[in-house]
Amino acid sequence: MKTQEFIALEEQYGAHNYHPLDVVIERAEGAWVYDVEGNKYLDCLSSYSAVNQGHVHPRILNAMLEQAKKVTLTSRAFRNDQLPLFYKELSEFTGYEMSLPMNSGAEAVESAIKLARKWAYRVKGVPRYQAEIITASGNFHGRTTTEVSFSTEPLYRDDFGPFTPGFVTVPYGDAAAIENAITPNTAAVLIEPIQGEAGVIVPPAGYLKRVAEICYKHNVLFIADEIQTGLCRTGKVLASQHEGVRPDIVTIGKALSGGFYPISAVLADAPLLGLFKPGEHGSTFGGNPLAAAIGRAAIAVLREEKLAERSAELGEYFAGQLSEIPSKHIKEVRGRGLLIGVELHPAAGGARRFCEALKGRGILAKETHDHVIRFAPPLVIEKQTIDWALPSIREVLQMS
Ligand code: IF1
Repeated sequence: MKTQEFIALEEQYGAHNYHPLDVVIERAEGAWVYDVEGNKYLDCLSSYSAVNQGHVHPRILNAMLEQAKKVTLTSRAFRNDQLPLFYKELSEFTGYEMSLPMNSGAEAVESAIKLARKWAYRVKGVPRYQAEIITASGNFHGRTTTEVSFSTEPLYRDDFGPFTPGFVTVPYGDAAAIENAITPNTAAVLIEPIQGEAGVIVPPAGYLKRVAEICYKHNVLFIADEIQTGLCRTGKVLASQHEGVRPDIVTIGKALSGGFYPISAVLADAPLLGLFKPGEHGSTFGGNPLAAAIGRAAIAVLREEKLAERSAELGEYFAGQLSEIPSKHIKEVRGRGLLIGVELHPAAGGARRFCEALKGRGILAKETHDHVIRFAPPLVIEKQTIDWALPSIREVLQMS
């Protein structure tokens, strides 16, 4: 079948909750994907940072195949021989004493919200069901009804009420606004170290450190959602580390499996994660042996291939080259490591047409929030591949 035939099936039988580019991918390897007509594209989205290790990484593939032949799911009613090793290796990689494994990023954020609320009632002494969590405008933390309850994006929340109470929204990047929003009932602050979906919004220098200080001063938990920025994407294992900040709770996902399987986790130290008692939280697939084996290999690849260092070095180069492109359309080039956003002036007519033009030149990039082109290739990308892409990116950004 050809591209248009696949698209026709998708349009007829699938819900239209996305507006994808018309490229039908049949296989992928490293930083490259190939469509059903054999066309080759550089992937500059990395499935929203889920394939930091590159597509179909052989070491993770092998771990998946070997484990799948043994046992894939035991339920948490029993134990398995992969999860304890995953826990230990994840703890050593991230520096957190414990973790709680889930499946999607949204589930990890929901788990973090439940943990913060439980801490508020059981430890801080907030009166029951009055716990408040402070979030930032422009946030993206998943698509559950609770998570869209505190979204400031009408597209994500309209028609999905009634909404979950207990959330207060303040402007992103404004630490004083957080301090002013704290009440005796505040359980936590939940923010992204860099806002991905909002358009790769990097907060002012010192913001994360200031938020951590404010949380400590007011006995409020600092929750960092690193589901997109974590696992080496921004040039550190966790983006909070750029400011030497260690949040109380961290959520991770996406590249925790290298794109092979939905795996997410909540990271925290024992005094916090020890609050969950048997039966209070869980999921059928959370912590299954197949996920654990895949996660172990995904972490090993990040560590042994030094992908944080690669992201820092190649991200600085890529962003530097993009910043030098003379284009009337470019308003700002920003980001950290290989999480880069090119914001266009509204007069450019929106980023979508530039992404369509890039596709015509063998580069797949995704617009975010209308005017930003996100460049976030797999962290295994070679420098010469960036150099191959730059002339096409320059040509597209200089079109009328
Ligand atoms: C979509 C982007 C959106 C996330 C952060 C939690 C989650 C995500 C910081 C939830 C997921 C994905 C979801 C996907 C598109 C993409 C995305 F920011 F990456 F571009 F939507 F905003 N926290 N982000 O980025 O994790 O449940 O998806 O595993 O929903 O369209 P998930």
